[in-house]
Amino acid sequence: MPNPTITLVQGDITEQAVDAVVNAANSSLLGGGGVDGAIHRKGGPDILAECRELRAAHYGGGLPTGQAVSTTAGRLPAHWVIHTVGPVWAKSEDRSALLASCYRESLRQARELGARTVAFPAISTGVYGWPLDDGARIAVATVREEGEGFDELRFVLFDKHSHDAFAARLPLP
Ligand code: AR6
Repeated sequence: MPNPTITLVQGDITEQAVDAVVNAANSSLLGGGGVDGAIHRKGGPDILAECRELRAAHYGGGLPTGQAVSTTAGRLPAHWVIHTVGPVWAKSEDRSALLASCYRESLRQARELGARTVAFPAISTGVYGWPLDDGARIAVATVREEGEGFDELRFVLFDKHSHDAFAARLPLP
């Protein structure tokens, strides 16, 4: 299968007209700030209603770090939201495998949904404190390794600083 086109956009993930957008959620699945807050605010209540159902049916204790689940995208231009829980960065412990798992498990969900185009934020690099350069390294390496068969895998970076960190990991075509 052909490798996907990996693209970078500086902008807002809630405005991406792709099949699936990935949410940098927390284990409660019940919303928060950053990407999570924006997705629920713009996507409307259907997303939260499905998240509540997922909690009740399968994740009473919360969605574990590194895993991913999917819901409708409500009023967003995307079809689905894939919610994943990034690790909180810790100086004393290497949690890189969990961050890579977020990208890998999100791609697994996307494949199951039949998504061809997926947009990712820079998971864990906001409230969860992951150093941006290292977050970009793990993100790009993992989607390169695990993204076979998709048409487009798009990183959506909120500001120039994060866009440049990802651009440094992707040679220009
Ligand atoms: N579009 C694209 N990127 C964004 C947007 C947006 N609308 N908003 C923020 N970013 P964060 P985390 C960038 O904090 O670190 C929430 O409260 C932001 O600049 O959203 O995984 C959850 O509920 C940063 O580079 O996610 C969790 O409790 C990146 O997206 C917790 O935050 C990720 O920042 C998750 O923290």
